[in-house]
Parts: sequence; structure tokens; C-alpha cells
Amino acid sequence: MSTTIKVSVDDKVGTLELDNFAKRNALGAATVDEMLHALRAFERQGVRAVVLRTAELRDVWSAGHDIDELPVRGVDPLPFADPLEELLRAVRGYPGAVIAMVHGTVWGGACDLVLNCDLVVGDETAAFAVTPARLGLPYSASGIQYFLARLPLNVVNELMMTADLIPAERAYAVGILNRLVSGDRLLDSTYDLARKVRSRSGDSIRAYKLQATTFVRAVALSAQDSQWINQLRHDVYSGDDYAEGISAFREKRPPDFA
Ligand code: LCV
Repeated sequence: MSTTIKVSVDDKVGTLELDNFAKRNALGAATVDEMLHALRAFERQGVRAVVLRTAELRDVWSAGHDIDELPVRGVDPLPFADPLEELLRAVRGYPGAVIAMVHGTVWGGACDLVLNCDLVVGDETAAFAVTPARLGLPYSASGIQYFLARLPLNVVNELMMTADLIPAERAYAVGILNRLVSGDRLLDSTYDLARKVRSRSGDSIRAYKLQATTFVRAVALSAQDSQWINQLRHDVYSGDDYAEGISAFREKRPPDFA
């Protein structure tokens, strides 16, 4: 029995709603597991377009990775096997369109989730913050690669270096949002788009999407550079900033990165 998401299907358009506002729809392992099951069920049912949204339209869409589940210092917080990393791969690999419908603020790994969706529709409350620099955390190499495929470097720099919220107007201007609509048009605009995609050739869209995500991953990297990337990340998650970032969140105080 799902406890943190709601799932429905209507004429090969699926809906997956985050429904755990008490924890600000944080993407913990249990929630991610339910979402992975939902995507697999959608695929079995031939769902051609998935709308990813929240059950309640509140001021927060999702608070991102469940910080309570992040490991302590000295352990990679975002390994390949991390549940949220697995969800991002599942969204990129879904053989149809995944469309994020955003009302409210989107934090950290939830930003990564939205930007791994194929299309993003938001209203004037939609805002996006990528937060490893708030937590003293080394972002995942695949996450950085995908952000760089999606947005200009200076915009990724702004997200990663400030960890500030980018508001809806600017999110639309820089390409985070495909559509920026008024709140009263958000549902209709999102499902009009989903039904449009659903009406097109599923075979053609499946082949396009899986090719596109394969091309995005196709980056030549020497073994030496791979090792260097791992070392860069190891030095951060073994360092003082990461310990301070996690402690500060748990103690509900601003971090002090001396
Ligand atoms: C667990 C939470 C969370 C949460 N985890 O409500 O991108 S990376 O690399 O950084 C990646 C590792 C990542 O995604 O990290 C997480 C990044 N997310 C954030 O930095 C956002 C952290 N959350 C907040 O700043 C606030 O909660 C927001 C602004 C989202 C909402 O603030 P609001 O005042 O409305 P509270 O902070 O009171 O949160 C309500 C409950 O949800 C928990 C939080 O601990 C609180 O639990 P209690 O009621 O038990 O105190 N919560 C919020 N975010 N990411 N738990």
C-alpha cells in the first residue's frame, strides 16, 4: 500500500503525485521505491506520457533528497546505487514522456528530478534551487553532466554556486521551464501537453528519447580523469564542510563554512 505517492492512469496518460507534505515531499528511499514501481507499472500499461506532480499544490513541491538518509562524513552521499540516482536513471530511461508539473519550490535532488523530466510546466510559484553548496556536499558527476546538457554553464554555475532559488520568470528565461502559465491554467496546460504527446507515435518518441539520453551520456573521459573526479568528490564528502552542512540541517541552524 503506497503511503507517500498517489498513482492513476487515464487513456495512457499516467499521473504520479508526491503526497508527503509533512516531510515536504522529501525523496527518501521508500518514496523513491514506490515511484520506481509506479514507473514500471506505467510501462507495462503502455503509458505514453507521465505527469509528475504533487497531490497538494502547496508552497513546496519537493525538498529534495531525504537529508536524514544521507550518510555521515567519509561515505559517498550520492553513489550510483543511491535510490534517488536510480530514480533519475529510470526517468531518463522511461520509454515515453515524463512531464513535471511544478507549483512551489523545488530543492536539490528534486531539481535534478525535474530537470531529468522531458518537459517542465510551472506556474508563477515555481522556483528551483540546487543545494549541495548549502550542505557542503559533492554533487554527483552524472548529475553535473546532465545539468550541463540541459542548461548553459553560467546558469548551472549560478545554481551550484549560490544554492539560491531561481524564480519562475527566470527559470522560464533560462530554459528550466518549457511552459510558464498562471496557476489557474497549470493543470489544463500540463494535461493538454501530456495528451498531445500521447496522441503522437509512441514508437517514434520512445526511439527519439532513448537516443537523446544516450547521446547526452556519450562523453569521452580518460581513466585518469575518472579517478580525479572520484578523488575530488571523496575529498569533499570526507571534509569538514560536509560534516558541518549535515549537522547544521539537523540542528536547524545555518551552516558555518569557516
Ligand atoms: C528530510 C526534510 C527535508 C529534507 N530531508 O518546512 O542537491 S543536494 O546535493 O544537496 C541533495 C543531497 C539534496 O537534495 O539535499 C536536500 C536539499 N534540500 C534542501 O536543502 C531543502 C531543505 N529543506 C528546507 O530548506 C525547508 O524544509 C523547506 C524550505 C523545503 C520548507 O521549509 P518549511 O519551513 O516549510 P520545515 O523546514 O519545517 O520542514 C518540515 C519538515 O520536513 C523536514 C523537516 O526536517 C521538517 O521535519 P520536522 O517537522 O520533523 O522538523 N524536511 C524538510 N526538508 N530534504 N527532511
